[in-house]
Amino acid sequence: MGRNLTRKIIRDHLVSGEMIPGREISLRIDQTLTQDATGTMAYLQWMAMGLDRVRTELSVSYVDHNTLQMGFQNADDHRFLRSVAARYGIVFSPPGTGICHQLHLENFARPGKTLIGSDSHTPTAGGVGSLAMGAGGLSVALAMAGEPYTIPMPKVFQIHLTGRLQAWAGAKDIILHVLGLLSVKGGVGAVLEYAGPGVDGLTVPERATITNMGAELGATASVFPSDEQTREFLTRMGRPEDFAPLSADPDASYDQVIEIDLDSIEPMAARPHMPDLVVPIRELDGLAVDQVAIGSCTNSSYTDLKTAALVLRNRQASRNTDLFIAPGSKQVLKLLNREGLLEALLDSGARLLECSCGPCIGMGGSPTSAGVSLRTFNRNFEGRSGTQDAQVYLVGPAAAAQAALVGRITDPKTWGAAPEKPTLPQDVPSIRHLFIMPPPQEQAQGVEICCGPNIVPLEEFSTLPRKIEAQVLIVLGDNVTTDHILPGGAAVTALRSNLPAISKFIFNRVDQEFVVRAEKAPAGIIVGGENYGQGSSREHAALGPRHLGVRIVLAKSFARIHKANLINFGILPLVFANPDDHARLTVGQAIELDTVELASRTEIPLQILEGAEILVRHDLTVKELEIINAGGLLNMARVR
Ligand code: MIC
Ligand code: SF4
Repeated sequence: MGRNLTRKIIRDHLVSGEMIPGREISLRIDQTLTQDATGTMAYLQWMAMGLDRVRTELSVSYVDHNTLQMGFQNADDHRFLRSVAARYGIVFSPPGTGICHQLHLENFARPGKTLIGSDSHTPTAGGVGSLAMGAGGLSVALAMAGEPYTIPMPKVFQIHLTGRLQAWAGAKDIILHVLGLLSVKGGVGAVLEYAGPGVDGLTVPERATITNMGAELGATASVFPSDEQTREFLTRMGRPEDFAPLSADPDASYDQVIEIDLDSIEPMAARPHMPDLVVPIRELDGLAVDQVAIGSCTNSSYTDLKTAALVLRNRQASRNTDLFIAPGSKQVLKLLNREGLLEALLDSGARLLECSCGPCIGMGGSPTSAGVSLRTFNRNFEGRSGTQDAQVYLVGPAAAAQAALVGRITDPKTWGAAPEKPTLPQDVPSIRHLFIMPPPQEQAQGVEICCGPNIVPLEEFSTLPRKIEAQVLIVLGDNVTTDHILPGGAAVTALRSNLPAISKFIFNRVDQEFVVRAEKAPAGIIVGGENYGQGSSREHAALGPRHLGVRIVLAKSFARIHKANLINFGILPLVFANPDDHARLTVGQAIELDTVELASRTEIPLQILEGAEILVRHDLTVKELEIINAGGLLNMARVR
């Protein structure tokens, strides 16, 4: 039996473990990336390990999330990141150069390589055939130290594409369709591997839109074969030597096959407040739109923005609709300018934003109260835009531009003839010179690390007690996101390198009393539903609760990256043996758990004082238990 593409890359990088789905495997990591919002913490952790230089083939530090610099905090963070990069052999991408995933795809991602990044949308690089995964900052720091990355061996789902996209349908509509089929937890524990004749017609930027939003399915990664489209893309990016062909064997087997006929895909939208609440756009015909935002790591490539520009060219956006454009990189911006498309966008009334994440993480561009915002982004969680009662819909760039023209959503049947599908032009301008390359090692040793007052070294966490006596701090439903645990937005994100300060915002938007309750309790337990911690890789969503004394999260199931983050910082992720017991827990109850039993049994009793006992389970490996017992992975990796 032949091998699928995912298993080929895994086999080539396997350090230990058996390639049986669910079993723990360790992989050699070729490349890492960080962004500023998770990067400061990742590098503080890296520095605590006491190494002199990164041991990966390539590590890049991007600054794209918080570029607003509304006060000294971010400016200090950026300076810190710049000095760390120079000191330890990391490529530095200064603020304003672009969004990490777009930049990595354009400049560094390579077929067949492994990449982990401290951002959940790192799988974007699967668009050129990298096995790219989102991870917590500490996992990335360890990979930079040359340590293998440990994950459960994923299942591999084949998404078999046939046919061709019809007029006005785009890559975003394909992935929204997949989200509608599989839901936000449908990809958990799996790599989504795209194959079939329909793949040939998809360009790399289109593929990257699809792999990007595999994160919304909870998938470990998403990957396309490396073929003529890949060669073409890498050549246009000025790096044909990075091309290597890569595909599944013809007789490869898969754990599941999902058939999609591209001919049947129509323009789609995800309704508030989850990316899997998908409907055909035509069903939203007539909905008035207050704001349209085009950009983010999902849809900010040159071809995406050209799609929007061709719709808007020689026309005016509605005076009732605020239109934002945020190009994914300076390369995209330069190309738009060179091809006369920037002018078309500006003349339509669009507001041009910096090449960064911007409104996607609530850094400016918040909608009006109760406003309807149409975004080409990947997440529409409640409150993420910065406006708690905004109604955010996710769409592709063509639908976004069409709505901007008339101030409401219209049926695609009325959009007229679709423009020809845009492709990348020849001689794409390079922006390679904008990256700051690290000096050679001898010189690097003299580089001073610049730490401003907002950069607080990470505290040392205590080991796991033999008996946890804790209080139920909060009881939550299904699909709680890391945005619920720790919101984005300028005020909060400015504190990413200051754990005591940022912890004050934990569950702020869900339960204002949470922090006070946690501070009073001897120790805390969080109770969640299915897919707890879905969404981002931000490890502050584990670190913050840990700082506040949380020792256990008991849920029906977990999202992969968040579960790994909990373990990394010494919090026990437990699941209900009987999910109905979720209803028996209420805020304020005291519980007890004997942690010594964890080593010998996977199912143990959790005592609810003044109540019954319930059974909880864990699937922790010996190594993971060791990490939790030690109070977290950093305690094991720290130089003393
Ligand atoms: C996101 O899209 O939620 C973020 C902001 O990029 C996060 C990372 C972070 O919180 O810093 C992610 O996706 O991992
Ligand atoms: Fe940035 Fe948004 Fe992409 Fe996250 S999802 S990396 S905030 S553009």
